[in-house]
This record gives sequence, C-alpha cells and structure tokens, in this order.
Amino acid sequence: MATNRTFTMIKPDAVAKNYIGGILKMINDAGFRVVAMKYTKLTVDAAGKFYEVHKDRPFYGELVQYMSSGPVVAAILEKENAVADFRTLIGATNPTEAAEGTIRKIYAESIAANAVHGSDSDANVEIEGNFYFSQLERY
Ligand code: 3AN
Repeated sequence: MATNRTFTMIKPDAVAKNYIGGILKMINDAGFRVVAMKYTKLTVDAAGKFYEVHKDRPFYGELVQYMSSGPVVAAILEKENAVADFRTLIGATNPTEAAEGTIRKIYAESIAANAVHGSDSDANVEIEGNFYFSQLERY
C-alpha cells in the first residue's frame, strides 16, 4: 500500500554548493509539504548505520566517507504517492542517466555525490525517518 510520506536528505555536495534553496523550491513546487526538517552532520558511525543495507556493496566505504564529509539536510515530506513521485522528481541514481528536469540532472555531480537521497519503499521511509526524527519533531 502506498503511503503519503517519504524521507529525503540533501547530500553534502549539494549543501556545499549552496543548492539547498533551489532543491527545496523544486520539492515544494512538485507539491511536497515539509513534515520535519534538520540541518546536521553525520558522524562516520552514523553514516555507516544509516547505509547498513548497502554494507556488502563495493561502494559502501566510499558512500559512508562521503555522507559524513559535510552537513546534510534531512527531511520528511508529505504528498499523495510520496515515495514513487519523489523518486521520479529526483531522477536516476547516476545523474548522467537522470531525466531532464529532475533534481539529480540539474544538481548532482556524480553517482556518489548525487545531490539527494529519496527512500525507495514505505518500510524504509519509516526506518530512515526514525533515524533522524522523533514523533514529536513531525508537524
Ligand atoms: P538510490 O539512492 O537512487 O536509491 P542506491 O540505493 O542504489 O540508489 O544507492 C544508494 C546510494 O549509494 C546512492 N544514492 C549513491 O549515493 C550511492 N551509490 C550507488 N551506486 C554507487 C556507485 N556505483 N558508486 C558510488 N556510490 C554509489
């Protein structure tokens, strides 16, 4: 069953390049409402835990280093069909394959530094949202 929330992070590459405003504008213009939001920096341990599902993939070490290299913006977003619609808005993992007009096509620099994260399932929205936010921090 599709739920109406997803979880996102604006990644260190996009934060460092001052793309927070541009990316949030695209998110709002696409009809997503912010339910929770946090500007923060992951430790290596926290990034390792967040991406634990990828621990057997060859890029895990690089991913953890990268995601703890600078601040991120974490947020929970609300919209009908949120997970699928947000994946469409951000585009393919590799920005060279991302469709025109998607966030990654416009703002991402590489497959590792790809500007934004978007949950890939309702189950992961729960896990990832709970990683950053208590129930009392959601409005
Ligand atoms: P997505 O974020 O589009 O769901 P996943 O779940 O395949 O993509 O990968 C999780 C994260 O791992 C990606 N957002 C990306 O930052 C990183 N990643 C994926 N593939 C590679 C790769 N070949 N090399 C380096 N980093 C990668």
